[in-house]
Amino acid sequence: MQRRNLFKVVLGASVLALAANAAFAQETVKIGLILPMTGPFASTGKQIEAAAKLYMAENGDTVAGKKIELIVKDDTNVADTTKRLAQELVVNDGVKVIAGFGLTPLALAAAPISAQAKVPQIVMAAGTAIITERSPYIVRTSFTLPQKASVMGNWAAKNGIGKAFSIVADFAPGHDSEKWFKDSYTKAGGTMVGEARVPLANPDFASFLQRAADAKPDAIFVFVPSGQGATFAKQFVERGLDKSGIKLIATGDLPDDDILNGFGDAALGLISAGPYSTAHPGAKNAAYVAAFKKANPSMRPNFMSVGGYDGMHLIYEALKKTNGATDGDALLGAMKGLSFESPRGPVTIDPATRDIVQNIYLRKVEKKDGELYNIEFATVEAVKDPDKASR
Ligand code: VNL
Repeated sequence: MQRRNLFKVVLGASVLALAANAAFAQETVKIGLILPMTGPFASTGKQIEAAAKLYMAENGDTVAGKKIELIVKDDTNVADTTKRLAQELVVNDGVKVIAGFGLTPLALAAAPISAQAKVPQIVMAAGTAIITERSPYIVRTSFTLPQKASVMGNWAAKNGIGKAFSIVADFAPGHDSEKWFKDSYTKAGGTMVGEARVPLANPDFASFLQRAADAKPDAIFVFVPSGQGATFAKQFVERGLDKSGIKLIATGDLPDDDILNGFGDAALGLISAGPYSTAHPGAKNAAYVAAFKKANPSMRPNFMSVGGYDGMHLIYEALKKTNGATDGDALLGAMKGLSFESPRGPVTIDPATRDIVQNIYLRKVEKKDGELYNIEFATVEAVKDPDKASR
């Protein structure tokens, strides 16, 4: 009888210990991934979700003893929804990191939540320079438009393009692109012969392309957000501009690898500046592209996808450095200054600005094995966001 009781006590204690162990092992770190999964910018959401899931499939869902849980939410590209989702995820679900943010207005809408709750906000897509200044807990793994547009402007002026006309989407990253193309282009000797801003929603480029053609530039510089390049390319060809001798130059957002094949041969020769190409050489990217395509047979990984992949890497590495601690200040401290090898090449999180420092490549659209690719032909190394550096 006594032995039996003792047995029960011992058994009871070990069951408790087991339960405690299990609770420890299963302590979960939730990450809220807020993206436009439907609507005109759904491709950005899909690319980033696919890349984040690929990262977890390759690296496991446990870091520093914590189980990682990804909660994906569709903000449908409505800023109020982004803000509400961020709030609900932080307050009700207890997420320790919010991530994603497909467009600038969406990233800005969530910034007050990350600032007040001291929750890291990983911006994996949106590219307006000022975003990181809206919360001390924002870290960006995508790019800034000034990084790309300034490199494009400088290259154009130094490579025989004497006169340029710029066409940009009329919202913050477009305004950044316009300014930084113009500044670097004119500083290097180029002359602007006109500028146009095209509405973001349901853009019709026809009249702007006509204005550009009438100004007789050597090249038209373009920024449109990821997903709109196909519409632009179609209207460029419809107006006969592909046969006009006017060159097309752009930030890498126009010849988006996800949709570039649909542009047809009119895209051949298009020159752009950007941080990532599906065709970027090297073993790391070859493995990334192969794994991404295997998991998502109908997609090619584009520049948005690497923002998601590297954002997950940043979160994993930060958790390793904090030994699984999740308070915002500890995670931010671990993220600042982190350097690693991305599929796009070497990157660093600038500890002063929390923006990504990365190579910007000049690329030309060429055909390889029957497909269109952005083939890199020159590299500007370790580009910091020039907008912040200039202030
Ligand atoms: C933004 C910038 C969005 C670049 C994009 O595609 C892009 C933005 C959706 O900051 O809103 O290619």
